Amino acid sequence: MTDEPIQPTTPPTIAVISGGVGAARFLRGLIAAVDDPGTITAIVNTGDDCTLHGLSISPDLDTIVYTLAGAIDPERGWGLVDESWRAMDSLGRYEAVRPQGSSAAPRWFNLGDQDLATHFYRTARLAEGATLTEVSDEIRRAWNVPIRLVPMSDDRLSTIVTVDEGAGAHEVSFQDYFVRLRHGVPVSSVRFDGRAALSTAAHDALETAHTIVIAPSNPIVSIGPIRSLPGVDEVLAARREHTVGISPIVGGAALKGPADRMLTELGHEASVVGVARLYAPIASVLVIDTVDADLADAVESEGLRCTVTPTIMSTPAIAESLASTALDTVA
Ligand code: FO1
Repeated sequence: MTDEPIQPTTPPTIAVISGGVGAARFLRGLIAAVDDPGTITAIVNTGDDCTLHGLSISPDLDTIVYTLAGAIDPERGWGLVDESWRAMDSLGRYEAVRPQGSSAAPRWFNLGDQDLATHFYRTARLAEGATLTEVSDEIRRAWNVPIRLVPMSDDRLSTIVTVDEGAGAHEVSFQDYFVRLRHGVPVSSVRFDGRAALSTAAHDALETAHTIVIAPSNPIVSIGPIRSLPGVDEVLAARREHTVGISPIVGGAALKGPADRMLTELGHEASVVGVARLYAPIASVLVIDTVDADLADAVESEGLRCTVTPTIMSTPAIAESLASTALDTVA
């Protein structure tokens, strides 16, 4: 017998540095892998955010909310399932009268009728003076998402891509590159435009989390904007023993999107070794897929430990097992 009072135990908390689709699938697995999803905070990239039709659109935040709510379109990986497109179709009427040079009524970025409600709500709340952190929390509560979802910043930081689009190199916004140009043009540089600070909620999560996971998202344009915020790499470097990265590159290719081409075009190696080089200063472990098992030694030569496990989240069970494995590496 002891007279020692029993201390209340706080469950270990987890911060996940997140982009869109890959992070959303990982978070779904993580929720299944832990006892209390309330211990999870996703710190979400907002460098892809854009304003169209006067509406504030945050694609990565919405992709995570819709995925975790079970409402994502499974084929596209973005937008809502069973969506209709009547508003987009109706914009066609105005294309004919739009003056030269006007950007009104754009139809290259598809906003479904139900999805529009999210952008209406976000835009109205921001106009009332709410922060993106507050609005994101309201939106995730409306969708019964059981984890904390915090934007990387309450300030605007825009990912700007220099592309070679025929008429020579010039800068475009991330969604211009990704959607309008279908990420089909070479990229010669990426920069993050704006003076933005890490959001308070994101800062607290990074400082206090027992484990930090870098989700399997594009290292340049999804994780990159978060790392570019003042102080983030310093916090991560200080917490390196608690930080594990998951490679979004499998067998030298990205599962979705242009990460592999982008890495090569920007002078990195499009392989797990290239990802290891980028993450070695901030993570003590890199999780790679079994198809890359023969590169484990090369990953470790970059100065971090390597764990090999299936990372292609084609089923919820694989995503859950990936999440458990990732947590165990830095337990
Ligand atoms: N991606 C596309 O490829 N085409 C689209 O028209 C498109 C519309 C869209 C609307 C809302 C939203 O939340 C996401 C949307 N996306 C679209 C996906 C988005 O551009 C990308 O998933 C991310 O920005 C990259 O992480």
